[in-house]
Amino acid sequence: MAFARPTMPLPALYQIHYSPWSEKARWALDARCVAYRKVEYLPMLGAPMLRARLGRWSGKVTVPVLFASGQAHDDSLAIAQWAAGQGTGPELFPIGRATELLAWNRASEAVLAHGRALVTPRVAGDPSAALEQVPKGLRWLGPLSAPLVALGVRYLRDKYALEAVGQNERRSAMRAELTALRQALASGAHLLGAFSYADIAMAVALQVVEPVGDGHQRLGPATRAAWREPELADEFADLIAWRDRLYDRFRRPTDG
Ligand SMILES: N[C@@H](CCC(=O)N[C@@H](CS)C(=O)NCC(=O)O)C(=O)O
Repeated sequence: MAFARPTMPLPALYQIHYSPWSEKARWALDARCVAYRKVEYLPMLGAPMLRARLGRWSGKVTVPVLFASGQAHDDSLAIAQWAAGQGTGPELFPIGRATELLAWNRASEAVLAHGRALVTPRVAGDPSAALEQVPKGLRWLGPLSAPLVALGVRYLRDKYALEAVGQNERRSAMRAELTALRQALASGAHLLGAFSYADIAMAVALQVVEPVGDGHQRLGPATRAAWREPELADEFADLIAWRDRLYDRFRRPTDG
């Protein structure tokens, strides 16, 4: 008689499908062919459930969070580091390159944090883009969804101190990081010689400069326009082209 082997539950990735931080985690997991299931997180409304699962009742909680084998990995970098030790695929964290890799991850976080502060008011200021933020399951709210989006924007503004730094200052800080990326790529297509998490972190950071095509990240048309940072997108078109080549070569198309 054959006994069914007890199966381990799949790791659960709490994510926001359009969020670059979630995309960094997904890309790392996918690159290593790790199976997982996605749990879509609703900013603000989803926090109590996530806190309950984390057993964390105070302090900031953010997504992505990966629950795997009884452990919670609560940051995109931590998830990628975990993924690098699973499955098969490219060496995401090459030995001896940790310092450079962490520096690129910091650069990615800086670009994304400044980018979020530029994107959020653009989304909030465009009624079509704001409407596109309402999850399908809440569309029945109709006109009531506008104040909900406004509440969500205020929540993000306060949680991430979006107005603490001026917009031009943010653009300059992004420009400095992107100029360093351009310099590093002058000597080859990969930041550490071969495809690694450094490439993933910086390619995904460019989402707040010019979103990647719909084949990789589906966005509503107004949202897509709001995520584009016109000044920097034109100035760093070469980096956008690099990012698109990397996606074409190393990222499988989205499954929705
Ligand atoms: N350092 C964290 C940052 C993650 C992060 O900023 N997540 C945002 C993505 S927009 C988030 O959770 N937003 C929803 C919320 O704060 O409720 C990581 O890399 O995972």
